[in-house]
Amino acid sequence: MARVFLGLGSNLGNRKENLREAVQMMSAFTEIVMVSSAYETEPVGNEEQPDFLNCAVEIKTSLPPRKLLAELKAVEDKLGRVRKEKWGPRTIDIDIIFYDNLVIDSDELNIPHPGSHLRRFVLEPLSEISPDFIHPALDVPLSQLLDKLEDSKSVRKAGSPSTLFPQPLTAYKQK
Ligand code: PH2
Ligand code: MG
Ligand code: MG
Repeated sequence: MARVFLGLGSNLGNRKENLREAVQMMSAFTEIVMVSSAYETEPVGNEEQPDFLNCAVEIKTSLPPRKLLAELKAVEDKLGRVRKEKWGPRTIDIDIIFYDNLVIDSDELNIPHPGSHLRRFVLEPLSEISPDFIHPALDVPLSQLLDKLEDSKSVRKAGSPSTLFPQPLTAYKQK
């Protein structure tokens, strides 16, 4: 089983519900190990769009990277994501940030997710659930990357209750 970290983001519709539903749908084909708090984050890239709610999720999976990517895209599609502009608003975005310590650089798939170590909206939730994880390409723990980070975009834990899953995760496992 591979240990995988995902970054989730939503800035359209009921953002918290979108994150929750995405995790529930993923539990049909992966084991959900941990979900971070939800974070209210300023948009990076195109600034003329609503703020995001971001979180990080650790999963265990037997799916190889490209199969996992296809499953995650299917979840995005089911949650009504419409792909119009790059970096435009979306109901849900699910990115593979790390897949074990693999480094993949291809047209369809880049792992670690490019630029993830430069973005506070990715690193802060990730570092909350796994501060000691070593970035496979940079060979530095996430907590250290976060300490040194220069991204000044606002990222703050969403107001109370900030947890996406107040009950044990197994309660949400899809039948
Ligand atoms: N995702 C992007 C572009 N910009 N900004 C924030 N705050 N959060 C995101 O998840 C995000 C973004 C592309 O996927
Ligand atoms: Mg993204
Ligand atoms: Mg994406």
